[in-house]
Amino acid sequence: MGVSGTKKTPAKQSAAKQAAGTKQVSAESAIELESKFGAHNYAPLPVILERGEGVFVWDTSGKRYYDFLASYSAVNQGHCHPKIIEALVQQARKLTLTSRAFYNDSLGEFEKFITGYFGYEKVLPMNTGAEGVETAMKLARKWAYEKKKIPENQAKIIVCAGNFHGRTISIVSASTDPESSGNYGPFTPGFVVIPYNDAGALANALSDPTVAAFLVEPVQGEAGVVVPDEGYLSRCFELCKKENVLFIADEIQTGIGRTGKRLACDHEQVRPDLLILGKALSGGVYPVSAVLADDEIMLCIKPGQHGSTYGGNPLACRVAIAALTVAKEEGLAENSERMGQLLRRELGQLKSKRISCVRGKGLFNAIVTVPDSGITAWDICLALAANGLLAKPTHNDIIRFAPPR
Ligand code: IF1
Repeated sequence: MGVSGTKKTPAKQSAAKQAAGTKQVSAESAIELESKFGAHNYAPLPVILERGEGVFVWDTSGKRYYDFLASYSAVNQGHCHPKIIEALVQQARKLTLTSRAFYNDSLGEFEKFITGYFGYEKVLPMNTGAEGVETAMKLARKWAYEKKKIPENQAKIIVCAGNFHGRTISIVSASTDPESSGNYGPFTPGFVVIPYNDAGALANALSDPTVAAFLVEPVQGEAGVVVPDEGYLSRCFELCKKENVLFIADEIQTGIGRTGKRLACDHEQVRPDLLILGKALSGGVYPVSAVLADDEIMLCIKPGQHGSTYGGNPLACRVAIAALTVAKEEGLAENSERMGQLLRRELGQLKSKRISCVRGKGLFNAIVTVPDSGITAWDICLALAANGLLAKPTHNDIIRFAPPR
């Protein structure tokens, strides 16, 4: 909506006015429709978006916003990036889905591309991030029984308090957030929880010979962009290698330039045994996730032992190749590093009594508000929206600031 461009004649003006009115009504009805016909599993900010381009989104009234959530780091390349959209459209006109019952002319090309891009021998393509995490958990367990010879059904996976790895039953079985796991039991066994950013706690947990893997977010997103101490990831990797335990990095939110490097693990030259990607792997255009590993781990899964209807479909493959190409060609990681430093420096100068700290890595940032300052993080996000910037609180007092680029 929104009237712009050349001057309209009276007749056209009334049509535009009428259109505007219709749009405005449809904006209210959008909220009503979702409330009446949709599950209430979200409580969105009262903004109805209809268009996105680069770092901007527009609502149905034509108001423009800076998108400082970037769909939780799925649109690192920017909304509707033309090269990614073009790849989608071209492939959509040819062949979208074959199932894995047959070969297709895109999957092998994608597999060669992405394994070369991240330096692994193999990839297992899936769709959502949660499916990627579940796949990594299954690979770790299979490897534990078939390679590490852990007794059957005894394999453990160590996770960190404050983790967010998705919303499936097994993933929330590892969660320490009652909002994620409440009343979803009985839970999947085999998870050991240790404090985040505590390598000593990991060392203690690794004394258990039945540990298969350590699953960690290089920066905890949902917990509120919690950046661990310098050296934490590399120390954890060393501890895992010493005990023949797989180091699994969930880079679904931190990967593909978000923290100022290709991967957040790159800040410490850590090469995870299992790398999980999602979100910006498709630039927000189509659900694509992937798990990368070398043959010793990946070939533990044999034909018929894992899969997905849409996993590795031609459309996903072409979109993901374009999304990764854009990330590299347009220097997303370098931009994220530079712009993140600028953002934190400027935010740090706000000297507001409502802000207790600003933290982040690259363009993955958050401001922690003072809880009893009279206004909530939600109020601040509403005020930001009124001033043309979209951000969302996580855990009441923390506001994520993570624009596309
Ligand atoms: C929601 C949070 C972020 C993720 C990491 C796996 C997944 C996610 C590190 C699963 C997904 C999304 C899910 C979305 C909101 C958002 C989120 F607030 F839920 F926690 F980003 F922090 N690993 N995160 O961040 O990927 O299955 O969603 O593709 O569920 O509300 P997915």
